[in-house]
Amino acid sequence: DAEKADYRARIKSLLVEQNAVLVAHYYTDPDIQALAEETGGCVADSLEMARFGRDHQADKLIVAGVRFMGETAKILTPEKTVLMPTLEATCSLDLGCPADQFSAFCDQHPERTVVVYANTSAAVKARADWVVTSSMALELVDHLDAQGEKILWGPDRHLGSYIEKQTGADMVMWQGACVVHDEFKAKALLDLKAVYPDAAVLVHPESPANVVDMADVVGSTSQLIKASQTLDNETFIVATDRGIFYKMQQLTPHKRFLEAPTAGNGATCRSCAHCPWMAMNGLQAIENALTNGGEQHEIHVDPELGRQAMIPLDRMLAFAA
Ligand code: CIZ
Ligand code: SF4
Repeated sequence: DAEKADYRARIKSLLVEQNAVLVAHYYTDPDIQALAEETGGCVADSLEMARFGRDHQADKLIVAGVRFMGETAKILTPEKTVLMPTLEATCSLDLGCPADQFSAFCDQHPERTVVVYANTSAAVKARADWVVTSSMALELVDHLDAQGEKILWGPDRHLGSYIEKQTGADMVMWQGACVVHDEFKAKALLDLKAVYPDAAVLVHPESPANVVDMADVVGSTSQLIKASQTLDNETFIVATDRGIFYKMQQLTPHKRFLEAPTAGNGATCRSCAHCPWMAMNGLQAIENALTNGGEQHEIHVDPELGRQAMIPLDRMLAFAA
């Protein structure tokens, strides 16, 4: 509508004036993803967002996603200004893994290699040997296991259990979960699958094990998008944040994408297939970040902590290259 068109136009000229670029996650609002594409920014998973932000020549990054994504961008390029539509956008995995407690857990297992998911604070990353995203976690743990290393994994227990099962690695796990993926229900998925027997089931491994067990493809957001293009099925049932439908539908407009069910037996869920923190990103907030910047929007990471956290992040980017 007209109001959105106004925001889009203003944001476009502000991006140019400030030599800024918009870096958006697949789970953000379709308006934001479309604007990132139109303006030469990127729409991606957290790994590709990190790489894009690091390599882009812009002075300023507007990171539309959740806090750890903005922090990662700042750690990788401390010389850039990193703004977010809102600094309130956190993640249940980050919230559920306070650095002091996680560090104490690591101290209890000094012989283990510490592998943490990107969905963590700078302080947790600084305590880790490796940072991973869901698109390369399995390969990295497989690689470490082959070298005889024992793993301490955090914070997502479902992703950790999935990797443990796939690789046979020796893992101890922090017990975190994603409020969005944790809500997918196997029983209701079975019922939906009965209605659409030809549908392929795509599942993000932050989902519970009994949902992952029903998947035709288990993978990160970018891997699930690829599967939606390469599989011949006309219909897909997708167990991840529904923000991903924008990209899937764009790539294969003739296919049908259905949300995996989040609440069996009429129970209510906290976050039905959409992350409440991703949902805080909007066009107005982006315009505000570009206009006002400063306290409300700028990401700061303690420089020493940033230098420590950069080590496992660089390892991640090099391993994934
Ligand atoms: O659930 C998330 O926050 C994901 C999938 C992040 C990512 O790796 O893109
Ligand atoms: Fe965190 Fe889950 Fe939201 Fe991703 S979808 S940012 S893992 S709460």
